[in-house]
This record gives sequence, structure tokens and C-alpha cells, in this order.
Amino acid sequence: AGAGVMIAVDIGASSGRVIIGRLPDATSGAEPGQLAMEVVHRFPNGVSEVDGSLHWDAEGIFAEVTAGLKAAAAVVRETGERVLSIGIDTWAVDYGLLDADGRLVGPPHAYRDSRTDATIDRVHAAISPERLYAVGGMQFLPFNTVYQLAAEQDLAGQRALLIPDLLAYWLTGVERTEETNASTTALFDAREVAWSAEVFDAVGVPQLFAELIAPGQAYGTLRTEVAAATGLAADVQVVAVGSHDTASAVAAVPAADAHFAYVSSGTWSLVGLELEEPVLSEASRAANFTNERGVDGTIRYLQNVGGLWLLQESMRDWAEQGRERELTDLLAAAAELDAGPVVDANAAEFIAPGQMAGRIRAAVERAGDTLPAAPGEADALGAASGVDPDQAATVRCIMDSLAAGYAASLAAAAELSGQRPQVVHIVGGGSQNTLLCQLTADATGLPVLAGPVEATAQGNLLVQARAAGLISGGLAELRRAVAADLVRYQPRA
Ligand code: ADP
Ligand code: LRH
Repeated sequence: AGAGVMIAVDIGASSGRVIIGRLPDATSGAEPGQLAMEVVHRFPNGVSEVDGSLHWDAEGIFAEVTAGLKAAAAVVRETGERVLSIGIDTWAVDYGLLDADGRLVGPPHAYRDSRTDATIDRVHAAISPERLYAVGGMQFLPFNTVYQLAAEQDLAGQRALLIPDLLAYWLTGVERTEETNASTTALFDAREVAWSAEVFDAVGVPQLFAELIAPGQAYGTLRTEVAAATGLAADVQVVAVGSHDTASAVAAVPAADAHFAYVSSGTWSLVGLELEEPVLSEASRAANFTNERGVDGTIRYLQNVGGLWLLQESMRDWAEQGRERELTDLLAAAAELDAGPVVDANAAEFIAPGQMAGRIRAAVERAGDTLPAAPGEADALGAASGVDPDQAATVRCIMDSLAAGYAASLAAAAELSGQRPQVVHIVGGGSQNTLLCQLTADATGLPVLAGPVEATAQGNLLVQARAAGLISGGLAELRRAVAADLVRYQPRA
């Protein structure tokens, strides 16, 4: 048989991709080389509004996954390679509900929906925020799964699968819950590494999730219908990876030593440290740090900073006004400006979609400041690129705000954990943002190493490669196999 390859299905809030990963076989005696990736399918993703609430089109996403697997099957048919396994990661927290026959009960809600506004107080009356934190160690985010489940009307007879597990179920027919993602629900016991009966009972929700599995364990092989539809062999395994995209991204941070911080930079910026034990102290709760479970039982001690969502949504806003601009032009225009006012990128007011540029401007004004130019003001700067002055100022404000947010989060993480990072690794789509990378170095006073862009897919593939016996060892060994051309940014005085 030909060489074995792995397939990563990596779906973020803004886009998805299906990637073939190849790693030279270490059992042949050679040093394991670096992972090579071939993107076979990309597709856009985003929330859609159905009947006034925000949803994910899970079935549409699954159709894209199937199309990607079909493209991967076509590639290996040409090369004579053999697909060993498929791994899936997506954003955290959200889930699909299945009825007694295993059918999806409507499109899954998206975490940016406002339905939890009505349930947070009710959950906190049933179990205090202090107790929730002592058990699960999750930062308070209004969309944590526990608040979402509390918003469901009637759960009797239903089961829930987190989004990557739902896709794995459709591929294999097997229901499991992968544990890095389970840890983000706030229904999980961070120390016991098990569902928390205490939290489910307190909230009055049945324990409706499937049995836990860890990264590296298999859900099962492909359903015959899936094998037929994709052209993949029916014995291809779907293997659990860090199915929380951030778990896979952190697993592939190309860190050379232990004292590193990371920013997983996409729609969100996940900013923090890798620890061996959770920090469940009251100070940590008050600072709103999370203890998400990582690959190999590590703890991702981090905060969600508003992220490039603020930029994505501002750009959508401008496009709706007929002022669509290229991302690279916007960033170049922002880089021409001096630092200006900042907003709190973590503020709950930026979670929902819509009119983002206006909301940022309003937040600056509420703080008694102004952004240098108003919409429609004469175009002095943007003559060449077509970027309007208010757009440049808004993008500059987002970048300054994110960099300030990263620096504040990292300082707090260091303080609360006692671990002092020497370098900041930025991975994900945002690692290409040279302005943000430089501002992060400046704001943190630490060197920044940017890349790889596709860290999440690499973390996904390397966990599969280890499950297949192509590489062995812990995270340090996996990280040495990460393919990355790192760009270094030094802090400026
Ligand atoms: P997610 O996984 O959340 O969907 P990604 O990791 O794919 O996010 O990152 C998407 C972000 O990457 C975009 O919002 C954009 O700001 C940024 N990005 C993509 N391409 C570039 C580029 N060429 N230069 C700078 N930033 C980029
Ligand atoms: C990033 C991410 C993040 C979660 C959010 C829901 O894609 O998984 O880690 O907090 O989405």
C-alpha cells in the first residue's frame, strides 16, 4: 500500500478548510520531518439569522466537509497514497440537538445569539459564579454552553453533540464528546476531567452529552454512505484531535522552550499560557481567566480578546454602505497613522454582529475621546488606496486596542500563574497582520514570533499522525514537526 496521509477538517467562525497532511514515517528510522500540507478545499463560514436568532448552517457545513473529503480522495487516488484518518476541529461551545431518532432538531444556535441574556442570572441563582469557577475553571462568557442549554425549551428525550462531534457523528454514526471541547462548556469538572453532575443538577438540565474521548482516540470508521459519497475507503478512521480549534492551534505553537505565551489569532484572539495545572483561585476568577483543556492534559490558561471579529464586522459594515475595501489596503492605511484612542476589545458590547464600525466609534466617544476622522470626511490619506480616513482610523483603533488587550491579558496571566513568558507566538490568520504583530511586540515588550497561519490544521494533523504511529512523544516532539517560516518582531522603544 502507498504512504499513509491524514486529513484535517478545520472550521473556524469565518472559514473552513480541508487539508491533506503528510509526515515522513519515523518508524523507518529517519528523524521525523516536518509536516507538509496540501489544502484541497476552502469555504466561507459565518452565522446566519433565522427567525430573528443567529444560527450555524450545520448541514451546509457538512456538505462542504463532504466536498472536501471527496477532493482529498481524488488526490490520493492520483498519488497512490492511503488515507489513514480524518480529524475535525471547529470553534467551541456550540452544539446541535438530536431527537430520539438521531435527527438534528433545527440548525444549531450560534454563540453570538443574545438568547442567553435571559438565562445567565437564572443559572447564577442556581449555582454561584464562584462555585461554577471552582468546578470548571471557565472564564465567564455570556455564551458558555451552560447558559445556552439553560435557554432551551424542552430537552426531554434529546441528546447534544458539540459541533465537531456532530460532524464526526454524521461521518461515522458514532456519538462521542471530545474532551478539550467538553472543557469549554462550563459543565465539566476541570480537575476530575469528567462531566460535572453537580452543575447539570443545579441548572436542571439532563446530562445529554455523549461519552468522553480524548485526542488520539477514534470515534469509528466511515459510514458506508459517506465512503460512497466521498470515494474514501470505508475503513478510514475518524480520530479525535483537539476538536476545540484553539486546542489544536496551541498544540502546534512552534515553541522551542517552555516559557512562551501565545495568541491564537483569528475571529477571536485567544491569549495566554500553557500550564500543567488549572488555576482555580478567586483572583483568577475575578480576572476572568479560563482553564481550557489542551492536548495531552495541558491547561490552556487564557482569555478571549475580541479579536479580528471587530475588523471583519467593520469591513462587512462598510461593504453594506458601499464602501468595501481590501483588507491589505485597510491595514496599510492604518499603519500610516499614529497610535490613537483604544476601546476595550473584550467588552461584551462587541460580541453581537452588526454596525461594528459605528459601535467602535461610539465606544471611543463615550470614553471622552474621538477618532481622528468622521465617515464621509475628505479623503486626504486614502487617495491612492481608496481607503477613507475614518476607515483607516477605525482599523488603527482596532489594532491598537487588540495589542493593548493582549498585553493586559499576558501581564495578568503571568501574575496569576507565576509563569513569565519570554516570547509571544502569534498563530492563525492574524499572524499575517504585520501591523498587529509589531504593535503586540511593542505593547508586551516581548519579541513576537509570527506563524504558522494554519497552526490549527497542523495541530489537528499531528495528533492524528501520532495516533497512526508516524510520530511519537509529547507536545515538544509534535511542535518540532510543525512547518513554519516564522517572522520575528522586536519590541520598539
Ligand atoms: P477563524 O479560524 O476564526 O475563521 P482565521 O485563523 O482563518 O480565523 O483568521 C482569519 C483572519 O485572518 C481574518 O479575520 C483576517 O483579519 C486575517 N487575515 C487573513 N488573511 C490576512 C492577510 N493576508 N493579512 C492580514 N490578515 C489576514
Ligand atoms: C475560536 C473559539 C474560541 C472560543 C470561541 C467560541 O474559534 O473556539 O476558543 O471561545 O471560538
